[in-house]
Amino acid sequence: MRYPIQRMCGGLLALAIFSVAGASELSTSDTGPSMDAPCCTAPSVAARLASYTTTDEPRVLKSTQRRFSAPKMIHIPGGEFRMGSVDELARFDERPMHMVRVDPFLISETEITNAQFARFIDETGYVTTAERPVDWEELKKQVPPGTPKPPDEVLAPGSLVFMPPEGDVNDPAANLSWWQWTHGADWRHPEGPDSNITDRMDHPVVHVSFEDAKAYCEWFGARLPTEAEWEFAARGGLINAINPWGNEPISPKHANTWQGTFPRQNTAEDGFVRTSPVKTFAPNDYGLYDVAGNVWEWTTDLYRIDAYAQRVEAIQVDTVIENPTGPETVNDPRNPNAPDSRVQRGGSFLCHDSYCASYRVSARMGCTPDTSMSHVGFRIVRDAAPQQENTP
Ligand SMILES: [Ca+2]
Ligand SMILES: [Ca+2]
Ligand SMILES: [Cu+2]
Repeated sequence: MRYPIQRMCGGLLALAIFSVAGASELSTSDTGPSMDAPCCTAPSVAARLASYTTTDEPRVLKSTQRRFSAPKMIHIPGGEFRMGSVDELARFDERPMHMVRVDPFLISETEITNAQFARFIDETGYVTTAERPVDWEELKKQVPPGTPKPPDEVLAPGSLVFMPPEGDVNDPAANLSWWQWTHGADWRHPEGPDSNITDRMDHPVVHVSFEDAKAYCEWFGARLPTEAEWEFAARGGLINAINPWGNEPISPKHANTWQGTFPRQNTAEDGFVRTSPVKTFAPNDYGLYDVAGNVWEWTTDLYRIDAYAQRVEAIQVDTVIENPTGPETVNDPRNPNAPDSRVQRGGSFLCHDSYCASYRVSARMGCTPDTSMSHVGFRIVRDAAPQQENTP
């Protein structure tokens, strides 16, 4: 394994919050010397639905509707593939490779954009996780027992924003230094209250939690992909390739990732320091854009670092696993107290080949469902209608 599992560009909300609150015991937890640590919590589904239905006045984002177009759904034929990876960049959680079959489905050709998300907000008045105060009752379930409650002002609405760190990133004490808990950061304000998305309506929406992504899906009549569906779609029909475009090493033409030295110097040779408009880079062979890079994408599977090992242990050699939906329990070393981490896929504009290389089709990351960040979004799927043989 060339890179330890800890080398992930993702951040974790609880640690960010507690580092703001000055609670050092959490930032030196047993998750090791990295930015990786437990995130935060989701309001329960019931709490989310309550806010979904009781918001009195939809907030209208002016000038977005005329630019709205519904996500275009691409038909994916389904079939068998080898899930996971054994290449030199593959981390423990991508192993072992195993045969999987998925049924046909439809998937959005791009990540959901700000314009598309704005339409959902306009019509429903939904308030995203990042726009609500952090719920301590939920947060404390995911931190060590007895952890003191941070001050209310720390728990005010906010989200995690990437900021290049100041200290030495190899210094264990520099934990999490590039994820800043930023009050007023949300999908409309990706870098905080003074930023906006006026010129980014065709960029992927960010600062959406798993719960927010699910709420969008409920409204649109869709769902999030399973991890197997996501990987099948991302591979674009290529057999055992490392990247959505094949085995050619990544270059600035392939995807919106990081060029330069992560996490300090981003030369943006690909043209973008942060998100890029969807469809800026070439699609894969199924016609899907930005499966590699731009923003991470939520899937429905619970995260276990040993999910594939468990899966393979439970079957006969050569058995093809049909439509796997993920493990029933979580084992997320980065979030050791969190019971419900979900898998994210595809990497983001922060991924660099020397650091986490998570734009690879098999790369996986776990994150708690209430966490929102400036480099995480989603794409949606629908079940395919049964094939009609003789359609005129
Ligand atoms: Ca870039
Ligand atoms: Ca992506
Ligand atoms: Cu990364």
